[in-house]
Amino acid sequence: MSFPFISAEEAASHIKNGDNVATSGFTASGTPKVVTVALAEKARRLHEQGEPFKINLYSGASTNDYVDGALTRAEAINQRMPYQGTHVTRAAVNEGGMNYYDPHLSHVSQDMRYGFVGDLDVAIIEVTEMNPSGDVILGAGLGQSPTIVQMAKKVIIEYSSYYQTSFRGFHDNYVPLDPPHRREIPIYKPSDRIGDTVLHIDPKKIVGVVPSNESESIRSFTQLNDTTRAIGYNVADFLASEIKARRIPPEFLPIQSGVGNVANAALYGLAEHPGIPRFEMFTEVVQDAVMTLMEEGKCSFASTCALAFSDDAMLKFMDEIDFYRDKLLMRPSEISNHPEIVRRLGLLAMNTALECDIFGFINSTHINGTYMMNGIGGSGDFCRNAFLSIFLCPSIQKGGRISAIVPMVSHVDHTDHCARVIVTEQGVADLRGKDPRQRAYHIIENCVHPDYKEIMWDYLKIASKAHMPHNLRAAFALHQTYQESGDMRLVDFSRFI
Ligand code: 0RQ
Repeated sequence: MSFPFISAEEAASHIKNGDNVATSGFTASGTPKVVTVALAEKARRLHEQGEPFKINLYSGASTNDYVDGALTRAEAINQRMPYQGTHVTRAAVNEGGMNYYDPHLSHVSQDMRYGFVGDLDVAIIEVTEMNPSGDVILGAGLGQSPTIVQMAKKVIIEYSSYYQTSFRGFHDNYVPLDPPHRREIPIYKPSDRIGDTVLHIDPKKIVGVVPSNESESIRSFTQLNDTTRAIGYNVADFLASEIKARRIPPEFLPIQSGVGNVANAALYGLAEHPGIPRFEMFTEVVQDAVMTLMEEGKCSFASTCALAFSDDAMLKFMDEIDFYRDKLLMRPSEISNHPEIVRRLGLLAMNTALECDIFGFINSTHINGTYMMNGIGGSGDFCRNAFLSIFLCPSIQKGGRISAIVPMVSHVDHTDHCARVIVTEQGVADLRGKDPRQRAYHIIENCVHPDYKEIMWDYLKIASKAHMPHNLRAAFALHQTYQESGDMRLVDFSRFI
């Protein structure tokens, strides 16, 4: 069977108002790039004619401007799941322009298979190779493609010719059985392969193939600055001291690392520290830093869900692809983030927090407890199950007008039961084995910015003397002060005494 080449507009004509639509990829990598843009155009046209058109959009994780950006601007999304990260989508989520459901990334595929979000009408899948039997090679991100091609009634293929070299061999497509038939996921080390290189799609479902030649459009990272460099050094130095103390075995443990500039800096910190041995990664995203680490021989292998390389780094990766063939493996998000494997492998999990409190609760998602930033992503999958869960953040934001460490977080994503270590550019607070008062002491002493130390001690003076010392009237006084006067340093606890 050979499949017809169709235009992006014709592909979009197969998607109807109210459809549940899922996309390939994870972060920007491996997502569709032309059909969703045509779909946004269709939505805009229909809206101008006074007709409704909105879809429910289910991706692997955040996408890019071709998907979230274009469809949000066209007001074409009714319900969105999971993690998102474009400015326009964030604004729409917060202004009530779309419903946003934010599960842990390891749950997304099974939520879909379990039927929690309804039937799947259409899957749009970027591929880099395919044959007439419906066997495809995916691109730079795997996401939830194996599940959505099984579930979708119709599949639209975007055939990318951007990649001048073959991705064959970089994927490990696998779908676990659902309960009560599920068995163990047989990954015992990051490089274990359990699935297929090729993903099979039922040819009868494929409505057409749309040519595409777009890059992932990921920008390069900003250079390290003093703050991110210090966070990177602090986390590396802490892990090196754990090896010395024999709490981490001498051969080390696999690393999971989040996304963004701080996560990138942490990886460079590990690479530069003489006390950190060569390591493997079991993570959901690899960014540019991992290529450098592999070149330097510091990272020997990375299991991931996506190659989230900036466009420049991706060109270099393609030029040198043979070097990476035995060093990188992409898995579905359900597997890259699977709690069973995270616990079995004993990961060292490093994720970034928006804010932490002095007792070790973590807010990863909501600014001032209400404004959604991106979503929980994989941070909960890893944090709850890792050998060591480390949260990183700069101690201050917005030129010091915000302290990232507060008396009580304004939203809880990860509890004090899960977060084991907090690292800022100021230092490291090791929370293991400590009660709330001890945790507060270590976090204030080691992680809080000097401008805010006295403020935190003052808070504890007016807090209850119970197991978890709090003053419920004053717990959000820093947040309120910021909203009223634009600077948390102006907080005045005297009115709560
Ligand atoms: O604002 O954009 O106006 O400059 O938030 O903050 O410091 O640049 O941090 O880009 O590394 O992202 C938690 C969002 C950090 C990310 C988060 C403001 C700050 C800035 C961004 P501007 P930074 P990063 C793997 C794991 C959740 C999911 C996760 C994230 C902007 O890491 O989404 O961990 N994590 N997944 O000024 C007010 C505060 C603030 C604040 C920061 N306390 N109050 N504003 N900002 N802290 C990845 C996946 O799962 C795919």
